[in-house]
Amino acid sequence: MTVAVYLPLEEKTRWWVDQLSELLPGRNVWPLDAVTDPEAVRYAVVWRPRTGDIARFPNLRAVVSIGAGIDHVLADEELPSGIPIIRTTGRDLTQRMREYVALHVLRHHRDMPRQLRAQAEKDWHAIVVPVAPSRTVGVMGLGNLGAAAAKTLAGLGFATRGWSRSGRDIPGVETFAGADGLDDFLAGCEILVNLLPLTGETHGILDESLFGRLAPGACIVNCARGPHVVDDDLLSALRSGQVKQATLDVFHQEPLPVDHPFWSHPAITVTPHVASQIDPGTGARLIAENIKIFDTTGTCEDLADAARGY
Ligand code: NDP
Ligand code: OXD
Repeated sequence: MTVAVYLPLEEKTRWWVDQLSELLPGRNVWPLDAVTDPEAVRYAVVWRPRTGDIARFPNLRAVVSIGAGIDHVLADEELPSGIPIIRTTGRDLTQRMREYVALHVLRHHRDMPRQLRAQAEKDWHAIVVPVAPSRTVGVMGLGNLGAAAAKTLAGLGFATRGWSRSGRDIPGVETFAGADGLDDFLAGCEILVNLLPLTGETHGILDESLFGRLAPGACIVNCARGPHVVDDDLLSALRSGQVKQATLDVFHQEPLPVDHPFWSHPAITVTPHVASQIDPGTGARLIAENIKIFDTTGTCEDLADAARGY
């Protein structure tokens, strides 16, 4: 049985091949491009595979995403239909996302960008903001990461809302469901965190219409996927003041092109898709475990619903 591994960077592929070889004794683990017997491949472990990479293997049992999102796998137009896709999640991923969300929501809440501008001008300018319970924050997407982020924000005392497709009960969080619940979720929301998966329904959801339904001067934290945002709409909402600041971790094109206006925008903080990177050691163990479980049972907890897109 062969496991084929692909990541866009060759040295990273090598690293994952070495780790998985150790963790999956008795299996042949190969860089996808070095596979000489495609019929022997049962699992493809990938991050952003190229079109046709997966279709090369006629006896594949599952694709494993080196990440929580599966949009990068579904983007392959030649992906065999019905192939199971296993995501990679885990406690480390959730912990890192909680840290990122807490950091950036608190930063917007306490208006740190303005405080730092005052420091640059040697201006003793005390900024007094409302206490967290008087600040409404909203989390879009209440899956592994969104629910953990919402609980963290509620734990910090924020008036916390959450929005998901089917609705969810989370203690201390006011939750809303589906398209019908979106207006009420957004109304009065002052800091918005996006943790939705990228699907046909959520593509471009952070647009002019959505920004216009938030509280005036709201802040955005996007740590899900770049194509959730309509870039020009965000820039014009920042120009008009409807959106005051944005923290963006993910972009339509990554790395973000050097001439993209987000890089130098005074109200935008850019981070390079680091909100919650999979810890390689833990990630490899989770992937090896999922492959072993799937191989014996034909399923596993991290199996995504490819038809739904997440
Ligand atoms: P999950 O699949 O666990 O949860 C997705 C959530 O989004 C669910 O609550 C789901 O609702 C909700 N949702 C999906 N579609 C819709 C919709 N149309 N309307 C409303 N709600 C919707 O995802 P994770 O929490 O594991 O991850 C979320 C995303 O975060 C990933 O897909 C990935 O893009 C991104 N990510 C970013 C990282 C980074 O470093 N920047 C790291 C890891 C992930 P329901 O509960 O009803 O199904
Ligand atoms: C993921 C990511 O999906 O890193 O896990 O974005």
